[in-house]
Amino acid sequence: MPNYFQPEIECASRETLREIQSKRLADMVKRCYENVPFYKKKFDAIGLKPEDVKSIDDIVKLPFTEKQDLRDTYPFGLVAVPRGELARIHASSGTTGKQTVVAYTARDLDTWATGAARAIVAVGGRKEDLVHVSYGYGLFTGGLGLHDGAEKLGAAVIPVSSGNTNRQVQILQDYGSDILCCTPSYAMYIGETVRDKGIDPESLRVRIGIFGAEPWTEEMRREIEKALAIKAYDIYGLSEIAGPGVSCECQEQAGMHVQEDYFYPEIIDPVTGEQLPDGVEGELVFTCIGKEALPLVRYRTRDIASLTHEVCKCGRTTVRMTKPKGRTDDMLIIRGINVFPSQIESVLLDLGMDPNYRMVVDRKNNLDTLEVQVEMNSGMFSDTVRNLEKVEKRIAGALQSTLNIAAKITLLEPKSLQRSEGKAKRVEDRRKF
Ligand code: DLL
Repeated sequence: MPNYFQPEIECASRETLREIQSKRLADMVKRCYENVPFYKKKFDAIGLKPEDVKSIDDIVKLPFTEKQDLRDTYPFGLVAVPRGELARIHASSGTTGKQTVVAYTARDLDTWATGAARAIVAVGGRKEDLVHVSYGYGLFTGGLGLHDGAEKLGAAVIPVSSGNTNRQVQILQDYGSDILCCTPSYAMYIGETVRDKGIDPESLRVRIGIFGAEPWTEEMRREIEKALAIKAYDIYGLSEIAGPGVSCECQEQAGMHVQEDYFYPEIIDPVTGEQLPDGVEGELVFTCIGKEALPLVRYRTRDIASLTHEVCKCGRTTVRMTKPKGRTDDMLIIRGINVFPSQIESVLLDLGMDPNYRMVVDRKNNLDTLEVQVEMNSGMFSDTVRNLEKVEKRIAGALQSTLNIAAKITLLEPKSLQRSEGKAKRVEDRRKF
């Protein structure tokens, strides 16, 4: 039986959703124009007056906002409320440049918690559950985001945060956590630790995993589901919009329902900026139509996904997005071929390898080279050198035939690659551009 946190929104008719969106967009544009000099200047430059935006369809009249705009106005230049009205500050990790700082009012935190609570319920979470949060707490939004969502639902939170994997397993065993929240790479590591300790995953009470913050494949989902004997669900979010819960799968595992009454999604062609129709992959753009402190207008996420407005089997009418396969800025161009780390992961898992790998990209004699370092699983470790060479050849052949890319494969000893407790780092690009 599907369950909803707010059926009046999650299962609303498209007309009702559009009405809410149109009203919120018009209000937001007015607030941006009146309170944020950055937007006033941008709207004035194209002759756009707040009255020009009446319906959600008018969104295409608005200019895009980019990460660079947040950096240029660092730390609080895009904030639309007086400092005294702020309730919390978060920031992105800054792995691709200067940190971006984001701010929330008390109502924004409530909106976000509501989105996260809808997500927990959509995957089958209940008030009676113990929610084990192993996302990092702090400036990163993962920990506090799921924490507030679980509390909003009325469930009990175990705020473990990330790290100390033995303790994570101990808590899963002793407290009987029902729901585990962490990155998929950390879930894999926890699963590995469960196995190494000789614990039968079926003996653990945990039944649901809420995993996100990084791209992961269907193959990886199956591995995690097996390793922890759970159902694993994808959750998406980004600090600039609202941390985890911007969208999340339901029990159908058929795309992530976007909380579109707060975060309005569009897919655009990353080159022309044109809106793309349902089913066509492009760059995901969000407008925070329900947000007070940082109401970002058509924020370009750099994530690649597509949307569908088809009503889901779970009964929700909200638009669904596909699993983002990566970011435009994570995409590697190797000898002219576009490669996402998730595609390599998919090939490796298809071949029965564990998803512990690292890509090293370099340039030798003006030619790009790709080395994929892959950990052997324990069964292979005792194999003969000849057999291992065969495995290397098989992986290289699969990468060549599915991605059309030549790679040198290096098999590594089991457990030689560093495990991630947060977002995994799988690429080392040594090329100098
Ligand atoms: O990663 C928020 C989050 C925390 C989401 C916990 C889910 C769970 P940031 O650190 O700002 O926020 O990073 C946002 O991470 O633009 C995507 O590129 C990527 N990302 C987040 N969720 C997913 C996902 C958090 N489910 C950036 N699949 C986003 C693929 C994801 N990529």
